[in-house]
Amino acid sequence: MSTYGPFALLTAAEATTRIKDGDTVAFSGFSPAGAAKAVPTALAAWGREEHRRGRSFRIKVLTGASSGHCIDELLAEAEVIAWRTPYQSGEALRRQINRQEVEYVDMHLSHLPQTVAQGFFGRIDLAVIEATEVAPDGRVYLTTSIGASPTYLQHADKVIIEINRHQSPRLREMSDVFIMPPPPHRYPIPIFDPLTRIGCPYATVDPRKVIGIVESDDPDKIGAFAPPDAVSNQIAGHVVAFLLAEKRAGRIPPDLLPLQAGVGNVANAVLAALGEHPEIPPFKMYSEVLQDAMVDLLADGKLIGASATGLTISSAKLKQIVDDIDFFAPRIVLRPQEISNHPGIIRRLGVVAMNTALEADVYGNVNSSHVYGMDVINGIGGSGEFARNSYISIFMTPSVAKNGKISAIVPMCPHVDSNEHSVQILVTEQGLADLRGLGPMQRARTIIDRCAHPAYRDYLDRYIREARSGHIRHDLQRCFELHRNLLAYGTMLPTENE
Ligand code: 0RQ
Repeated sequence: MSTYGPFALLTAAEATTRIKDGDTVAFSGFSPAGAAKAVPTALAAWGREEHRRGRSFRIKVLTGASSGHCIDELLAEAEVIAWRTPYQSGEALRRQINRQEVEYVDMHLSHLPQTVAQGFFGRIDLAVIEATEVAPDGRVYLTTSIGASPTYLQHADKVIIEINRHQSPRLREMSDVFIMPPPPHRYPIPIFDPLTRIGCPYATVDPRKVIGIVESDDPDKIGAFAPPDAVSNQIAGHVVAFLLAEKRAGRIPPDLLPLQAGVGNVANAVLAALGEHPEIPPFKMYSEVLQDAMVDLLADGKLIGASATGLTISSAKLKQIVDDIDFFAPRIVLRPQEISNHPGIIRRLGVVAMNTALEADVYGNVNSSHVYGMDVINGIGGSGEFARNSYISIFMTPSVAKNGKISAIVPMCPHVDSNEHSVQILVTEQGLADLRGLGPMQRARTIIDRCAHPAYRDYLDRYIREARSGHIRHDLQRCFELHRNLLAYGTMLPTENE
């Protein structure tokens, strides 16, 4: 038998024989960054075979957040996933969730480790964790993300480590692993700056639980972003102007506050615009993932440093970091997701949160996850914990989707991820609504005037005017009329012919 130190070397196919129908399996990875690859790929093939033989083979799957192609696409397509948490962004899995073929627990990402540690999800039968090295004493050096892997290593009954030869062993220079004790034994986490390090560069596992090592050589395969489109650039322009005005007014200090940026095109455009603006001083980020635009900002000195839990970056950007690791490693801290997204630290540091909404209602409640309140796109991800605990919470969205057939400003959101109490600034390409200090009707006026697309303003005005008056005005007969139209006619404001 081949070995890796004191551990058995397994092929990915051998490893899959250790997984049984009905098991709960936790895979490393936060987005595709650091996701287990070889075992889930082999497991998808094994699952198909089992199904061909007429046998049931479905498992419960946990990761750090969304995951790579091998899990949310290959495993999903093989119909091996019965239950999934805490976040996903794969097309195959999304379809299955929305057909109710897969149970999906969409949750705040910082809650995941303690939820697992306290046993709320039951036992974790197996953890499959990608690393660059595992020492005989159980030190595990993770790759491009930390996520929930330190928790899975501690709480799974058995562990398989995927040693990824493609990834640089020097990635560990960015890792800062720190596990909180369970309540009530918690003390303040001593992070007073995005770059404070409080842990060690490795996670730990009881070596007796490691049933094998699987070798792999696959990169994370994260695509580069398309250049920002005109709408994203307009939104970015409003956000930058707002931050500058806050700085001039003394509500944000001259050297800014740590920033958090959500995922997607709009967030990428905002980061690029911040980098280009001469009046924006060099700043730090306390965010969830490091994205491509942030690598450029670090290289230019515009971004002083960033805290995150994963390097969700294209291969070219990862190469840039690894090739110049002496420069990048002191400027990037990768933490467990419980710490990268920790509400107390976000509040302490005064993070300015910038997240993307699918839609917002005229009072500022935000839906980030469920179209018509029914079909999930991805999930709440980390947006809720950053929005709720930030110093200023900004939500951004194009004012319309699907060529104007959908308004992102609606009378009432049929699903709310961040409510009006956590949303202070709403931005579309039309403009920016500063909702701080405004009562409901003032919020509605401001959002309609500043953020709604002109094609929908009359409708929204009329809705507010004709609605029943209380502290908040609503017409419960009509509050979902736009969504009902969308379902019935494919457009929110059908014309006579539609
Ligand atoms: O559909 O792909 O069929 O065209 O929804 O919309 O504009 O591509 O949006 O990629 O920026 O993602 C909120 C989903 C935005 C994302 C969301 C349709 C639209 C398109 C996607 P098509 P876009 P983006 C953690 C950060 C939650 C998690 C989070 C998200 C598709 O940002 O998942 O914030 N956020 N994590 O056409 C119906 C509407 C619609 C709509 C758009 N109102 N109704 N469909 N679409 N608006 C924190 C970190 O620190 C990273």
